[in-house]
Amino acid sequence: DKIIADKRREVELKKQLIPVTQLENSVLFGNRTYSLSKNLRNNLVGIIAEHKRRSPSKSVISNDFSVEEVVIGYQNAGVSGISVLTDGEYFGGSLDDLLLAKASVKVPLLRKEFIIDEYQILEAKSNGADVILLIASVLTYPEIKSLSEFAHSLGLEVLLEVHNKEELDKSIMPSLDMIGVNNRNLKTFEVSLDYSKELAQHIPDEFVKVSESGITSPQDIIELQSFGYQGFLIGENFMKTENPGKAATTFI
Ligand code: IGP
Repeated sequence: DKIIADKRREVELKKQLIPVTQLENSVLFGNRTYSLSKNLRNNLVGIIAEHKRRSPSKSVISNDFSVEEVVIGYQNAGVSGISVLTDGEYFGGSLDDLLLAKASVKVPLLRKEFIIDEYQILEAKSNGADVILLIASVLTYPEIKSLSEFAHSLGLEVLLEVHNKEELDKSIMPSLDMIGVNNRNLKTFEVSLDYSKELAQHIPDEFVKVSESGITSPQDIIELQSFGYQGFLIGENFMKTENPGKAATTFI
């Protein structure tokens, strides 16, 4: 709740500095987009590797690398997509991280952010994102609908994140591309892959299923694949090592 309150303030401040019209003009930049959902459908192991410096649950994970070396390492490992955290206050990320990733690799990029306003989707598009994340626990049905339709109008794909059946049931709509089950409860930070396993059967087949957080081994992936998952979002397990790209290689 605090993150979202801070985010609303942040967006209102930014709107005063960089007006929407200015962002709209820069949206043409980096027009080429890559499809994460297609990659996840086609690849044998669909890893979405995350650039993550720190988090509220773990504080510092790593400050040892440049964005470029991390994302190039991930690309060389053969990941299906890369998630870049852009929240500064809680995760130590930035839109610059996203832009640098865009300049460094040719794989689909997810803007990992607490999106509550179309303004942030324009920012995502003008800083090189191919996909945005929408988190069901902080959005209403009409908000998810208008934000996802706006993303599609800019050629961006949408990954909707849920954590339980209520969030899933209230959010299903055609303007989503992928549904991710977060194995971490964002309020208690408790992590269990059982969330993915239990929710899998309720996700309609037309959406690519993604399992997010707390994945630590190739065995986890094999198990989740048997529940129909095609995407695996992994951050900490790679970022905490000496060589995130090399760590990703052992999963693919
Ligand atoms: C990655 P992990 O446990 O592999 O580092 O998790 C990713 O799923 C996690 O960072 C995440 C997240 C979020 C972060 C999932 N949903 C929403 C911020 C906001």
